[in-house]
Amino acid sequence: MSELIIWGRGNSINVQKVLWTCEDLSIPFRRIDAGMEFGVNKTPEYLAINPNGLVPSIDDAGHLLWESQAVMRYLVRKSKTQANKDSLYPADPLAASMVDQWLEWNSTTVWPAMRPLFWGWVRLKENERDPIALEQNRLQMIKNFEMLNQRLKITKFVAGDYFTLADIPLALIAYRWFNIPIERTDFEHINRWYLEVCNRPGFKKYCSSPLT
Ligand SMILES: N[C@@H](CCC(=O)N[C@@H](CS)C(=O)NCC(=O)O)C(=O)O
Repeated sequence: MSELIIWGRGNSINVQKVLWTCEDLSIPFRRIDAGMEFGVNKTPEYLAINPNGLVPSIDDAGHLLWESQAVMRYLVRKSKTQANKDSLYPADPLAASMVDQWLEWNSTTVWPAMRPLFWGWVRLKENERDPIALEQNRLQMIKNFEMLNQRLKITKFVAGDYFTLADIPLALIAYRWFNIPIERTDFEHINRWYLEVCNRPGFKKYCSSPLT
């Protein structure tokens, strides 16, 4: 069987979603650095794989795929061997719809507010920051976390009572939120959930290095 190839630098949140999923499913893979200082992602060869010129992309025995959350779902559906398959992204339409709902919410609402904060505080120099935009996004993130906190008051994990794909992007975002120098509101249920998800091997192995 040919090895799964994952293109993308290890500090990318979207690459980390895929690496963490592989860990939970015990899927072996080979990662090729691409993006930012590694280049690769704007070469004609890479653009033929992913015309967006973004990471991650995968090659699974010739099946080329991009969009991190599509890749996560694909890997679960394809995985035959792991017990986690049934819980990470359940076959039952109702249970799967809850995972989808929170994954979509992550992409459309949470990451668009967190991304400028992450870039502003981690990747830009002080004189390049836009304080007004940073404050607007900080306030939006507090709103997002208020909603997530209400959810986690009634469920153990984001999509229900067990860990699913929906927890992964939100945990990665929470890690960024807790590791930038901003004023934060304390959210009891998020704190409880965050401690638990950060203890998972996929997070520890691939997602817990200092933000760069
Ligand atoms: N919606 C895409 C977004 C991919 C994306 O924006 N990737 C970023 C890294 S997180 C990227 O490739 N940036 C350019 C670079 O690294 O050079 C996904 O979820 O895969």
